[in-house]
Parts: sequence; C-alpha cells; structure tokens
Amino acid sequence: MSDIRYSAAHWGIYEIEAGPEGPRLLPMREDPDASPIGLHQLAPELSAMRVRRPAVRRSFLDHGPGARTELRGKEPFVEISWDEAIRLVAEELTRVRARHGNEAIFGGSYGWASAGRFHHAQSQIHRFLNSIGGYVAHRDSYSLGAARVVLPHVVGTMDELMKSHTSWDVLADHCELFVSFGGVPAKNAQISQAGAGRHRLRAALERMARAGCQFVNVSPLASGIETGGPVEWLAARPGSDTALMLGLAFEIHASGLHDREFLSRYCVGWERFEPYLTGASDGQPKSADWAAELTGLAAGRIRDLARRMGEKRTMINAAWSLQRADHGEQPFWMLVTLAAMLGQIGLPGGGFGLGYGCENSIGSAHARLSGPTLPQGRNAVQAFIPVARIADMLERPGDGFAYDGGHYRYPDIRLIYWAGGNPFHHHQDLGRLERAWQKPETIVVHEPFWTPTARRADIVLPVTTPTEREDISYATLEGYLVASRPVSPPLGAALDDYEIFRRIAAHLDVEDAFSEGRDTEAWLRHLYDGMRRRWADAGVALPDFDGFRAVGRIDLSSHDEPERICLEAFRADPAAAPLPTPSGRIEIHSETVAGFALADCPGHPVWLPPAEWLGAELAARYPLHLISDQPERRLHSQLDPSPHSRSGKIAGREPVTMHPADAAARGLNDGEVVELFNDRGGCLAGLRLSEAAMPGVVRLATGAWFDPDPETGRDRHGNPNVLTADRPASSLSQGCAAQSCLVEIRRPPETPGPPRPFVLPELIAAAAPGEGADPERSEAGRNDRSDAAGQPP
Ligand SMILES: Nc1nc2c(c(=O)[nH]1)N[C@H]1C(S)=C(S)[C@@H](COP(=O)(O)OP(=O)(O)OC[C@H]3O[C@@H](n4cnc5c(=O)[nH]c(N)nc54)[C@H](O)[C@@H]3O)O[C@H]1N2
Ligand SMILES: Nc1nc2c(c(=O)[nH]1)N[C@H]1C(S)=C(S)[C@@H](COP(=O)(O)OP(=O)(O)OC[C@H]3O[C@@H](n4cnc5c(=O)[nH]c(N)nc54)[C@H](O)[C@@H]3O)O[C@H]1N2
Ligand SMILES: [Mo]
Repeated sequence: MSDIRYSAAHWGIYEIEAGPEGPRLLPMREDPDASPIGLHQLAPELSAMRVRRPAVRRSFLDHGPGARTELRGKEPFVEISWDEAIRLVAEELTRVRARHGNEAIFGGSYGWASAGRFHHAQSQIHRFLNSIGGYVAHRDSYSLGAARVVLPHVVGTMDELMKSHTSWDVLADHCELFVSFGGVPAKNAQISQAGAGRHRLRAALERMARAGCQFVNVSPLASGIETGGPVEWLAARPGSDTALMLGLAFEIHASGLHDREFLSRYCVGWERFEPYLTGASDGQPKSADWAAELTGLAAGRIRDLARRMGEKRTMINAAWSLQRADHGEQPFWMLVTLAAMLGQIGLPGGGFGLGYGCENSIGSAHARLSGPTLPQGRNAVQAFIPVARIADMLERPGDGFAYDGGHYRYPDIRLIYWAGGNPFHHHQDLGRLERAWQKPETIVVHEPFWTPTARRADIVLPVTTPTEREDISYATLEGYLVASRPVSPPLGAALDDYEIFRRIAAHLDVEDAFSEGRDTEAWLRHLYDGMRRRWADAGVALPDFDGFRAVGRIDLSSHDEPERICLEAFRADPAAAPLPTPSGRIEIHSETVAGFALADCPGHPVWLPPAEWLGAELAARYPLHLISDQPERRLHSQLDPSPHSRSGKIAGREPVTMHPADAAARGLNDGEVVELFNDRGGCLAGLRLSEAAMPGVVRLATGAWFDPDPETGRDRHGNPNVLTADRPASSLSQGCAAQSCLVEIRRPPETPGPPRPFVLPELIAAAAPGEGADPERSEAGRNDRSDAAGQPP
C-alpha cells in the first residue's frame, strides 16, 4: 500500500499532491530529469480552452449535413444536450451507411491522444466503428511513414527495431564514436508514447562522454547532443544526408575498410550496390568530393570521418526527421548499408540506431513486455489510406494510388469521425487541407479542447482529459506499470470517449458488441487480468487488480536487460535467427522493391535530390530551408495554451530561429515579428537570432495552434504547416515529407494584428424550452464566456 497517487502522461509519470488550493502535479521523485511539460496540465489557461458541452455548427444544425461547409471554422456553434448530440451523431452514421456504405466513413483518426491504454482514443474509435460495420482506416504514422514501409524490405520492422536498440549501458562501455544524423535531442526524449518513466538520455550521453566516446552531430542545428563535453558539428545541408552517407561509404570502400565477410555472410545485394557506389554503373563515383558539393561540407572532413568510422567501434544513428522528407526511405536504407559495410552490426557499441533521442524509450534496457490494449474487433472495410494522404483522398475520390508495391483507389468520403488527433496541427499544406475539408457532408470530432480541428467540425463532443480519468499506463521499455488516478472531476459536461461511444452504440443497437456488458471499471479489470496472465507466462508476476491499484505503480526494473545489443542473435547465427526479410539477411539490394519498378525508390539506396532543398532551382526564389521540428515545450499541439508553452513564445508568437547573417542580409532584428512565406502560404512568427542554426536554414517548431487571419488567410501564430508541402516521400511509402520545404522571410508589409489562437469560438446556448432541466447544464458546467475573456491573447 502506498499513499502516493500517480497520473501518467506521454511526457512522464507525475505524483498527485493534495493542496489547500486543490490538487497539484509534481514530478515522480525517482525521475532524475523530469519533463516540465506535464506539470502544467491543470493550468487555468488550459481549462479556459475546454469544450464544455456538445456543440453543433449553426448551418449544420439549421440545414443538415453538407450545409455551407465552406463556413467550417468560421461559424458559431450551438450548444445542445448530450441526448440530442448522441441522437444526431447516430442518425448521421445511419444515414451515411445506408446511402453510401461504411466505405464513406473515414475513421483513420490519427493522433497521439492520451497515454492511458483503456481510454486510448484511437482504440476506442476503431472499436466503435468496427462494431457498426467498419471504416476507412489509415496505415503507418506521420512519425515514421517512409521507415515503416521500407525497412521490412531491408532489415525488419520499425516496431521491432525500436524495441531492440542497443542499450545505453552497452554504448557507454563499448562505443568509441557516435555519429548521429539529426542529433540526439533531449527535448524529444522527454516523451514516450503511452508514458515515459525515468528520463535517462542526459545521464546516458554524459556517461558515454566520460568514458571517452567521441560525438559527431550531423545536423543543420548545432544543438541536439548535450554530453557535457565537446561535440563535433557537421552542418550539412538539410536533405543531403544520403549523399553524405554515400560519400562516407565510398571513402571507406576506397580505403578497403569495408568488411567483405560481413557483407557476404549477413547481407544480400552488395554486388548490385557496389558499382553504383564506385560509379561503374552510372559514371559518377560517390566520392567525398562529390558529396562535398551536395552537402556543403569540406571533402577533407568527410574523408576524415570515414577513416575514423572505419577504425573505431562506431554507432551510426539517424533521427526520424530524416525520413520525414522527400525520398525519406533513402537515408534510412543507406544508414543500414553504411553500418553493414563497417561490419559492426550485432557487436556491442557498434552498428546502427534509428531513433536514439527521438523518444525516451529508445536505448532503454527495461523489459519489453506488451501492455494492455483494448481489442478493436475486425474492420469489414478494405479501403485504407497511407496516413498522410488525407487531403489527396478527400480531393480525388476514385483515383488510384500506389503503396508498397500495390495499387489502390481512394474511397469517396462523406463523413469524417475523429477522436484523439489534430489534423490541423499535423498535416502539411494546411491551406490545401482547409479546402479539401469542405468536401465531406459531416465531420464529428471528440475533443477536450477547442483545437483548430474541433473548430472545423460540424459536431463537437466534449471529452475528459487524462487527468480526469482512471486508467492503466504502460509503455514498453519504460519500466513502470502505473495505475493512473483522476486528479479532478470532469469539467462541464465532458464524458470519456468510451461513454460517448457506448451511448451512440446503444442508440444503434450495438451496445453489447461494443461494450461486452462492461463499464469502465470492469474493462480496467479485464484488461489488467489479461495482461497479468500474459506476463505470468513471461515470468513477471503481478498482484491482482486491487493490489495494483493499492500500490499505484509497479517498478519493473528487476526485469531489465542491461546487455541488450541490437541484432546480436542474428550476428551469432544468421541461420538460426534470420531477419524477417525475404532472404533472412540485410537487403542492401531488395529484389522486392526493385520489382515494384518505382523511379522514386529503386532496388538499392540511391541519392535522389529532394524537390525542395537548398540545392533546388526553387531556392533562387525561396532561399531558406525550413526545419519544422518537434517543440521543446509541448507535445505537438497539446498543451500549447499552457504557461510553459506560452513562455517560449515571442509576444505571443512561435519563435523562428535564424542565423544572424541571414537576418542581417534582410535587415531583420532579433525579437521582431517576421513573415515566413512561399507559394503555399504564409505565417507570422517572432524572430530569434542564433548561430546554432546553419546559414540558409530556419527552424520553426510545430504545434502552435493554427490561427489564420480571416482577411488574409495568413497564420498569425507561427504554424509551419501552412508552408510545408503535402507531397509524399515516394510512391513506395506515401509517407509525410514535411522536412523538405523552402521559404523566404521578410518584415510583414503591414503592421500585423495580434495573434488570436486561444480564443473560444462563438457559442450559442440552445434556447429550447425544458433544456434547463438538463442536469449537465449546471452553472459550473456552462461555457462561461468570462473564462475566455480573462486570458492573455
Ligand atoms: N511540419 C511538420 N508537421 C508534423 C511533424 C513534423 O515534424 N513537421 N511531425 C508529425 C508527427 S511525427 C506527428 S506524431 C504528428 C502529431 O499530430 P497529433 O498526434 O495529431 O498531435 P497532438 O497535438 O498530439 O494531437 C492530439 C489531440 O488529441 C487530443 N486528446 C488528448 N487526449 C484525448 C482523449 O482522451 N480523447 C480525445 N478524443 N482527444 C484527446 C488533444 O487535445 C489533441 O488535440 O504531427 C506531425 N506533423
Ligand atoms: N518535446 C517533444 N518531444 C517529442 C515530440 C514533441 O512534440 N515534443 N514528438 C515526439 C514524436 S511524435 C516524434 S515522431 C519524435 C520525432 O523525432 P524526430 O523526427 O527525430 O524529431 P525532430 O525534432 O523533428 O527532428 C530532430 C532533429 O533533426 C534535425 N534535422 C531536421 N532535418 C534534418 C536533415 O535533413 N538532416 C539532418 N541531419 N538533420 C535534420 C534537426 O536538428 C531536428 O531538431 O519526437 C517525439 N518527441
Ligand atoms: Mo510522431
């Protein structure tokens, strides 16, 4: 029995402390480097942005589905009772299914939602939609669109690799040279999907540095590896990483430092790749001199690094950002190829990493057990989209698309149902998405907050936050199982996603299929008991559910595997532990991918210049490469209204970082409001000058709530996705390619008005008589306008 109660979130485990002014969140005391992000979850600035009652866009309520869809995001909402809202959603689902079939419902509903595993919104919505005959789903993620598709052809699934990275302990003991493309940013390792435990990155890097490991940061940003010691910065042009890796590979090969035995015993296709590398097949040796032209680095530095890589125990790592780009498959495929040439894969401290620093879990030595998951049932609809093709799907119903060697057609979507994501945060070219978003007849969104996506819905249903619910949190490799407890009661009329879906299911006569007769408590017990049986088989004993709840948290560190080495078993015996590729070996050349005959992703890694990068013709007009990376002070768009996120802004706008020389050339000063623009759109941001950005590169993190000026359409808050291109990584993966984007920056032609991202939409209380009898409509639950009026802009 413990008297500490916990609340778990993607960015950490927090202790709930009762105080005279209400509950507070504190960092878990065992966490050596807790993330401040989640401490602000209870901030009044956030509750002011809550959706408190079900709400319907006015034209939709007055004229029905499809009415004035161009007014989405621009019209007032009418608040209605839960009974009316449930009936409205149920009737819409029934209408669309009867008239167009379940293939007309997009329920992909991508997004991070909350860390709890029962209240996981994606699982809830998919289970619900399956119980009514299915929905159009999405494949892959914005995080790893290109990697998830290409890596199974090359070395194995991304899911498996993420769980089997060589542990930090092994790196500290054996790694002599750590070369990272895209850094190992502590800002990103604050987070692990489903709940970070102890934050370990900082200590791990410092320990490696103390042990004498050398660090090389290949990145447009000097920051991103903090070791307490020196870090060598190679400021290669963004998007040129594959060329640099080829240059390194060429020099390693030319010096005879490549491991022929490893290449023949553990790999296939080296003989197909070698002539490309040397230039025998295309007349272009991929030498350091060739790579120097493309990357902007001195050829001597590339040769020097190649030599050191050939001589030392070397770990080569790539951040996920590299593959969130045009031809994003190539840097990951080439990284594995380069590591194979060094022949250290499966040895302690050597080989490759695909995401050290991207999440706290990567490099962890904790147990890799599978946590509780809500069963989603079977989806009777076959149609799907690669996740980032949403605007394409809405604009081009019936058109074909290629994906992983297959050919498919876009469905004709009439209804979008979203729970647990924010497409007006996560998608590229938001201007295009705004136009495509007008096509469906009906858009239903479950949200705790009035996010840009909620504001662009027809029906918005208010959802509880994770701090208002009991749940089980477990993230693989994080070392804790947490009984997450509610911190405060639901605000306004908010309900859990589960309860909303249960009520709609009841209306549609599928309640038993959806709920199986369980309430939330019964589900938590059921999911826990299933996990407890599975873990018992794996030798991990858990108390019963009541015992778990009583202790609040279970530390799993006695099951750690500190000696974890990626692909160790494969190296020891490739016949006994083959890879899940067609050959069972590392595929430097893939017959399968070659067989797809794709010009933008041939059978082995190649250099293909991105459509937008500093080497493109377009750079004459838009000479700055925009990095839209993950934000330090929030998770994507989550908690952007919090004081922690706001305190990172410049006069209420997201900061854009620029090299002083680029600013001087444009006559711009630190701290002023600037406009970023290209042919797709524009946004305002606050200028921050720093020599940590390489010249020609600017950085505007993602997640500032989209705030288009109604007059100009220009975003006033600093959301980079008005600028990014909605262009797939390739026809292999169709992955998100946000990082390939050129812009220009100037002082805005007119004095800009203030940003208004955190202002509620106009809400009209329904006037129907008798409504006052609705018990949810208590004064406390009303959407009190004074809440919003009291806030800073
Ligand atoms: N330009 C650019 N764009 C990018 C990226 C980039 O690098 N550059 N990165 C991409 C990546 S990697 C990702 S993962 C995506 C992230 O994109 P998203 O996952 O869509 O972003 P979040 O802001 O986390 O959105 C989660 C939403 O769920 C809501 N929510 C939280 N809990 C619950 C709940 O219990 N129920 C319901 N119904 N809702 C809940 C939150 O309020 C929030 O609005 O962005 C992508 N977009
Ligand atoms: N605080 C915080 N942490 C997060 C998230 C968050 O929203 N907030 N999101 C989480 C999620 S969903 C994901 S998927 C991961 C994403 O992890 P990543 O995709 O790796 O994260 P990013 O921050 O987009 O990029 C990391 C760094 O890569 C470098 N970089 C960008 N482009 C290039 C390039 O072309 N070449 C090279 N060599 N370097 C480049 C930049 O220095 C950038 O800071 O982060 C997770 N961690
Ligand atoms: Mo992500």
